[in-house]
Amino acid sequence: MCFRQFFTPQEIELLRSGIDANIANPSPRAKVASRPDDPGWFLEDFCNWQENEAYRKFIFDSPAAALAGSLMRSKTARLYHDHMLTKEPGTRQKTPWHQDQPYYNIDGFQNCSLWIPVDPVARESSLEFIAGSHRGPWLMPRSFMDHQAKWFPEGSLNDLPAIEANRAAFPICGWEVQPGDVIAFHMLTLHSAGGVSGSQRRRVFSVRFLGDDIRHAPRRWKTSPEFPGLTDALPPGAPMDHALFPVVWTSSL
Ligand SMILES: O=C(O)CCC(=O)C(=O)O
Repeated sequence: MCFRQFFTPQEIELLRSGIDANIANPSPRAKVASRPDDPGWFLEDFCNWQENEAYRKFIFDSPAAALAGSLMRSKTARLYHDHMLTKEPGTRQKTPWHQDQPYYNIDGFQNCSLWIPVDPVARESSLEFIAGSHRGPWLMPRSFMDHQAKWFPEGSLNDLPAIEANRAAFPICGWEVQPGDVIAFHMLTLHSAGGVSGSQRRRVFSVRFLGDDIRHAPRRWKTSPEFPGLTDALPPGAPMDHALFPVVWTSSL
């Protein structure tokens, strides 16, 4: 779902400053998600809201959590994590089709990611989705560049269908977006994104929220992102009631 001009220019400027500070000083969790011979550069970083003042202010003071809370039809919206995704001009690396939830440590249906660009993004570089795929099933998460099954064991979930080979067979939707616009999606929705051509950067801040029915699902493998030590603090099946995941919005209804 795309909401046009949902955020003010001031909120977008705040995020832009947060992303620029993050790129200048990436955390130990940052990953380069493009190949060394890529003419551009795809940088991701995660879970920086505690150190990055602009991210923190945006998460706590903007209407992002209220939007997620109402889309989830939840009484509360809890922060899950922040995720910065920057593709520099000329980045060839596509983001392959995937669902997010199988990489995570959570079960439950009330969840919402907001993908918030701070640069104009052409349709071919923007996120695209398979409409309705949030109803499941869960599909095999694989590493983006070498397609390894590093999460669920090989064979335990079906692989994704060959979407790119037969795009006309799938209800694909996506939008060209401008700063101020936001794309909201469920963590089981199949999605992908193209590379970036021309001279335009594609800086994006994504913030992920959890609703009332979400429970901790510790994994035997490293989730992406990882929350080191969390399994000692939260038992399996517990609500995500932990300082890492503050409740940032409560419904007034
Ligand atoms: O921005 C991208 O290229 C991919 C984003 C994505 O997969 C996500 O936000 O879950």
